[in-house]
Amino acid sequence: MKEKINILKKELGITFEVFTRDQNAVKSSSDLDLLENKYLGKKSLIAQTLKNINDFPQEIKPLVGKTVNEIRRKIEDELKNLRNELNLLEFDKKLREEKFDLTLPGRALLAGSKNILYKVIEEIQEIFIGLGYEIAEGPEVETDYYNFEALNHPPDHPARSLQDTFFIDDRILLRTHTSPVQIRYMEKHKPPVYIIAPGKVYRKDYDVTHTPMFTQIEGLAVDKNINFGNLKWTLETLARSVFGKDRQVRFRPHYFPFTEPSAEVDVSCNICVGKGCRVCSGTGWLEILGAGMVDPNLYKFVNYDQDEINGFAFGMGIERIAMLKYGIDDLRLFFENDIRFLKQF
Ligand code: 2NM
Repeated sequence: MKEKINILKKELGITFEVFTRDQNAVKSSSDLDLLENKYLGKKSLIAQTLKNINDFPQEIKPLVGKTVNEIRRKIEDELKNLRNELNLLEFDKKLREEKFDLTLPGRALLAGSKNILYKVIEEIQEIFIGLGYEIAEGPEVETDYYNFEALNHPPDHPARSLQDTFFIDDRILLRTHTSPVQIRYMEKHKPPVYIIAPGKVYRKDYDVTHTPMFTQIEGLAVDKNINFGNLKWTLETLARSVFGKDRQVRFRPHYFPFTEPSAEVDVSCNICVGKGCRVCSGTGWLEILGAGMVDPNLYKFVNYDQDEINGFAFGMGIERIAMLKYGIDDLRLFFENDIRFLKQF
């Protein structure tokens, strides 16, 4: 009996010695898991001895239990210390790997800015707000009535063809100008009316100088005693404010369905100062807008009394204005969103 206990004690002593040696080889918490399994796991001498304690005679069982448990507790203590040590080491390593240098200079964030088209729109809006105008907006998807019929376009007008206009069905379309905004505004407001209508418009055009979507600003003034002189002064004021106070402005007769008389408006070319160059095609003049006195026919659609009032209207393409103002030579630059282009303004 005594012999059996001595053998067990010897075995456990050796086990602990080997454990101590194994312990020194532990480098990581997964090594430690393996170690724990080897000495305390199901197949370990300690677990097996406790499991088979009934193989020992009744009177030495307590001694066997005590002896085994002593070693087990010693091993458990060692493992616990080792785990604490390892956790500290691993935390330390993580801190060292994740450290970052607070003294490094920061990375500059790219600040966004307004697209040049919007800057031009805002500039023109400010000019007209200064003249007492209001800004009006309306839908980009319109009806044939507001886009053509109420604007005096005869049924066979070329703009109404499938070739020029994006039709959604035979009645619904993408507006080809912002003029429907003015009709909608006049339906709801009695004169005097002083408004400008900025926004996107759509036409089936695609070449070097046309895109299927572009940006327009149109203006409308309806009041008592409005005459062509008022229109001339207004557009000269606009042109000189946008392009410079020394610029000349001229009016050429033209035709629009909704105005009579109508004109196209040019500013003097400031690249060649009137001598003629590539930008003004040798004419000394740059076309910037269309305008005219509102055709009295339109007032019938909005229930205005055409004997009481009259008015003028005008319209311009913002991309073209921006190109002339900033010397941009390719329309496509507005839509490509190349940061090198956008950053220049
Ligand atoms: C232009 C040229 C001439 C215009 C007319 C109207 C409305 F709705 F009042 F009749 N709005 N805009 C107009 C007149 C637009 O663009 C080249």
